[in-house]
Amino acid sequence: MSILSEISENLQKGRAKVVRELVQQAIDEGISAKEILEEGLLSGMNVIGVKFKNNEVFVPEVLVAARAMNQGAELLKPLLAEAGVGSAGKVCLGTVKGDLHDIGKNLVKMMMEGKGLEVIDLGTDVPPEKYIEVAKAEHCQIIACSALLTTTMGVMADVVKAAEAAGIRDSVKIMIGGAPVTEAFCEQIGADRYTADAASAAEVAVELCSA
Ligand code: B1M
Repeated sequence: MSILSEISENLQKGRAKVVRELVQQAIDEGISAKEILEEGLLSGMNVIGVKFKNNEVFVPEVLVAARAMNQGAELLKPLLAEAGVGSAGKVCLGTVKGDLHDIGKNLVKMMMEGKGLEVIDLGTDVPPEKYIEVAKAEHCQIIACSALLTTTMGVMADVVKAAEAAGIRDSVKIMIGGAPVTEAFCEQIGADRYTADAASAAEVAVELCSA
């Protein structure tokens, strides 16, 4: 079995310590951070996602897999960030109110930092007013919102409205993403950009900051 498959298998079993060791071993063997992320960690998490949907695994299994994912991803962070020199712009990022999913949000953060952006991580369960408060205080060019639930994606519309009400809509771009979010939804709520994955989010953020 290849080391990337081993990472995927152990992640699915929630073996955080083993995943961390294997990720380190893969780095030492010269495998790129992108490959380890996509073919090891993300591929394992996708399998868990499908099994969760089919009721083959349940919340506790998903939680330990998520912890293993975060442990492995943490080691990749400096490698993904290596390419970035200085700050290409400032972003405040969070998962919207009512939503506790943070794996995708953490990936977006890693990718953005990898592009040299300064990212203020607001965490999960972030109310609209918090994005606005931080964006104003820190002079962020971008507010970035992640949502994984159809029941929480509507909060993104409230973020757009809150930015308008606070008078900062012209000076801040609002980016949105997460599994249930679409381009059409982005247009519908008047956000600036939707991206489907973390790498594209980072590219678009750099583009928006340099515009
Ligand atoms: Co939850 N969960 N979960 N969950 N969970 C989903 C999202 C779900 C699709 C599972 C399913 O039913 N198939 C489903 C949502 C259904 C829906 O709304 N349509 C679901 C549900 C229902 C729930 C609960 C309600 C379950 C319950 O309690 N009954 C509950 C909600 C809790 C809450 O948030 N209030 C819940 C809880 C959990 C756990 C806590 C157990 C755990 C989260 C752990 C954590 O995040 N620390 C969890 C997990 C892990 C999942 C699945 C299995 C995996 C999500 C994930 O991390 N994927 C998920 C099923 C699935 O997606 N297949 C599921 C990997 C991650 C890298 O992908 O976050 O999509 P993702 O990020 C992607 C893109 O979306 C994009 O970039 C990433 C790829 O590069 N992206 C952005 C994300 N944010 C972006 C922002 C951007 C741009 C791109 O710009 C700003």
